[in-house]
Amino acid sequence: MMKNSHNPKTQNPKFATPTFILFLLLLLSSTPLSSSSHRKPPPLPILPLPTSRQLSWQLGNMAMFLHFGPNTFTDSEWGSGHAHPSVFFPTRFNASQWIQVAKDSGFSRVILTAKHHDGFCLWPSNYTDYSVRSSPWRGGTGDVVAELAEAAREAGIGLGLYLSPWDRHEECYGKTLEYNEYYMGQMTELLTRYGVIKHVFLDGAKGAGEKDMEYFFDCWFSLIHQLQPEAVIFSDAGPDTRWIGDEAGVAGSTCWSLLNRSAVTIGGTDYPYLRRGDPCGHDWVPAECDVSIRPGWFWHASESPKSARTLLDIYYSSVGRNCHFLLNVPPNTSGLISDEDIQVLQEFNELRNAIFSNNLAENGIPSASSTRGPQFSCHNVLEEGIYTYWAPEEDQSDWVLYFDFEEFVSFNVLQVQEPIHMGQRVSEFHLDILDEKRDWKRLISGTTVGYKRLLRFPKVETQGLRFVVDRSRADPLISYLGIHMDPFSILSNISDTSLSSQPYVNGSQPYPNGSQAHFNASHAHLNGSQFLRQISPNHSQVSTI
Ligand code: FUL
Repeated sequence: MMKNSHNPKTQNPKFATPTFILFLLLLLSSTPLSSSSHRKPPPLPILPLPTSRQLSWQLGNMAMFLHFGPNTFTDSEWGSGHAHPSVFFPTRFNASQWIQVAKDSGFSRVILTAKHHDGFCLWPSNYTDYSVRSSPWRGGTGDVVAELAEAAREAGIGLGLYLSPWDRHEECYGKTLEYNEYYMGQMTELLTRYGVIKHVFLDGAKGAGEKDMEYFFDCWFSLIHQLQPEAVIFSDAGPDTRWIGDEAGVAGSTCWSLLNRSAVTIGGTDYPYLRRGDPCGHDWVPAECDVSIRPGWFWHASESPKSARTLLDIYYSSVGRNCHFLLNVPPNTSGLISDEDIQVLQEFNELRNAIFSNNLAENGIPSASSTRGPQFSCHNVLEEGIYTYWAPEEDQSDWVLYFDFEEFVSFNVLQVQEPIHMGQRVSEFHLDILDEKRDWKRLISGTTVGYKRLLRFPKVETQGLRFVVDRSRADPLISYLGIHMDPFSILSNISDTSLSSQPYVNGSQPYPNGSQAHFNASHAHLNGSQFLRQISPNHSQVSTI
């Protein structure tokens, strides 16, 4: 070892001044010497990824469908296309009421049937006389789309439009070139007159034995995206959002937003494939669950709305399975949403708030099997939204989030979210709780998570839980974890098959109606004939494009 007296540097006064030491300290503090003092960047996303319009759609959770038109007044579902325009006469029409109901009930968007299969246009189209212009409503000067667009803009609600490809009125329907021109002309009117449009719904329905023709989907898709870049396009098979394959609002308990678009055709749909998506899919095409609050899509005096608890079940099986919930609430002949429907929607809103506004995991202390870096801490899973998340260290054999509670905590719902802007990853997970001997006991397991996964089970009480990711397409990322108490759901209605056969129940209370837990796998998987019945509850003709 060199002695100090022989060290030229320590003997050199130039190197020993206090100024120099200060300079050195400053340099050391401002210039990181090793990479360990750098902030760890986020992990790479895994393809495919959502576009910004798909993200904004998914973050909205729920949209309200509005089926309105001559069918409302003729008590029909699939109008013949020959009802006289004079039937369209809503005496108290008020689009602001529709929007207010949607907003108060927690819907982010509304989607109006600007033209249903009967071909009647709710806006004064220049390409046909079969529209509001020929009706007595507002003396023929009215425009339902314009009034709705204005009300939606004022309230900050997104506007979507449904323009039925199948048209039972228009004479050129069946002549491929002419009808595609007609359809694109109408689409252009809708997408250039009414401000920002967030959603275009392309319905695949067509009656059996109707005129055969080809739709130029690729031209339609390009036109829509050119004119309205923020609009997601829905059809059976995307391009932006896909049909879940039933009209009951029930997604598969495994539900990927990934799909191979080349494996599906609009109209020739493979229902099981649509329900579960495809973990190896190359395209991001998340699913929409459409269902009506009433038996029919259009309003009928003889029909009543579903109960708020039924809507809650549908919420669990749509939003709670990585999908968007598109609930149809049809305005009545006066041009208003009926009071009884509003009442149900208010209750449905209250139920959701009562359950989900309180995350009981906040009473616990989180920890994790590993953490990628301070900004990916497990505490992030208690923050709402997808943009902060827990990330484990790379190359781990375990991916676990723990919560310790000082007091016993009781819950019967698990909520999990992935930061989907980084891709959908988790393909198998389970939840364990500590029993009275402080041993881990499996409570429930599941497959996909995606944007949001909700799982219900009989109420449990525990002082500890662990959420374990068993399989994932890449290192799992978790943006939210919630445990909640739902005193409203009727357990026998639950058709989720992922509950552990012997859930641990510590001092549990009977379910509100005292019902027994009963899980039947056959509820979750409809066979082909059940599908047909669900697709078309109100008419016997079922066919697709
Ligand atoms: C179906 C249509 O036939 C119904 O009338 C309704 O519009 C529903 C949303 O889609 O395919």
